[in-house]
Amino acid sequence: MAYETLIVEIEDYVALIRLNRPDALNALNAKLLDELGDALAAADANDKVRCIVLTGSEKAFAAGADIKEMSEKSFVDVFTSDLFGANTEPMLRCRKPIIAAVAGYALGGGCELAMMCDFIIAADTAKFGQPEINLGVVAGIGGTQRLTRFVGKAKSMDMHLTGRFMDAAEAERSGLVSRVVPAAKLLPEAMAAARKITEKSALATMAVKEAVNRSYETTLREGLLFERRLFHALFATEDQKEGMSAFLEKRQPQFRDR
Ligand code: CO8
Repeated sequence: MAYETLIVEIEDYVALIRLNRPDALNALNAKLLDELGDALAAADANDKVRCIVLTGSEKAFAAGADIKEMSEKSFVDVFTSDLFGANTEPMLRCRKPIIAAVAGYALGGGCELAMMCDFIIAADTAKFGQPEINLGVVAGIGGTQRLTRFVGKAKSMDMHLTGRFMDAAEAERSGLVSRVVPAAKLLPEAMAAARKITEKSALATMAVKEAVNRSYETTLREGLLFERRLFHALFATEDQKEGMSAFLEKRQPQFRDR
């Protein structure tokens, strides 16, 4: 399917989704978020996709919500339309792993979008920030909640209150990103990670997503029980038998998602 604000390519069971509004540094307008929701739902439903990589351009992953589009809206407009509510849902509902590959600016809604992915690989050029304070607003799709869980209260408060940017090295040190690579290696690194994930049992990758995400929602005791029950449940799958037999027979497993 052709999109106005995205470029989507599927190869080797990886869907690469590029945000593509170069004139606005990939600012997130309603069209882009609607299309992204559609593309993610389509990738989630597509048997030829086992992992998703979301990226932007060299200069910007996304410089935030589209300020031009938002500036004249009233409270009634944004409240009644539930601005950025429904069209960010497919990201949360997607059961396949999503890797954010971030180069350049990931600001405001751009930083929040990256944090909604399962993990972030950053180029050494990446700059993260929640500068909404400079516009007289606050983050709107999870920045105050997710950034605080990722980097802790002190740094999150610093970022949200001053609007300063965090470079890639600080983001890695702080736990916001999983790895930092030279800009030229960003996509190869993200695609290699995605391809590695495509080789696993989809049942186990779904279980990983559910269990890790549950850790943000529940107590340690409940989370541990949830994890153990998933672990137990996977013993009902052919993939568990295959994975363990392959290890013992010193060969690569052939998972069939059963
Ligand atoms: N919205 C609309 N247009 C933008 C945005 C944006 N967020 N960011 C950049 N642009 C446009 C600029 O207006 C400019 O367009 P034009 O050439 O027509 O004037 C073009 O992109 C290039 O930008 P600059 O000339 O400013 O490029 P610089 O390299 O000088 O600066 C910066 C790059 C530092 C990234 C700068 O553009 C900037 O500060 N941008 C705004 C960053 C920001 O404040 N982001 C937060 C937005 S609010 C937000 O995200 C709220 C989230 C709540 C919910 C989110 C749901 C998705």
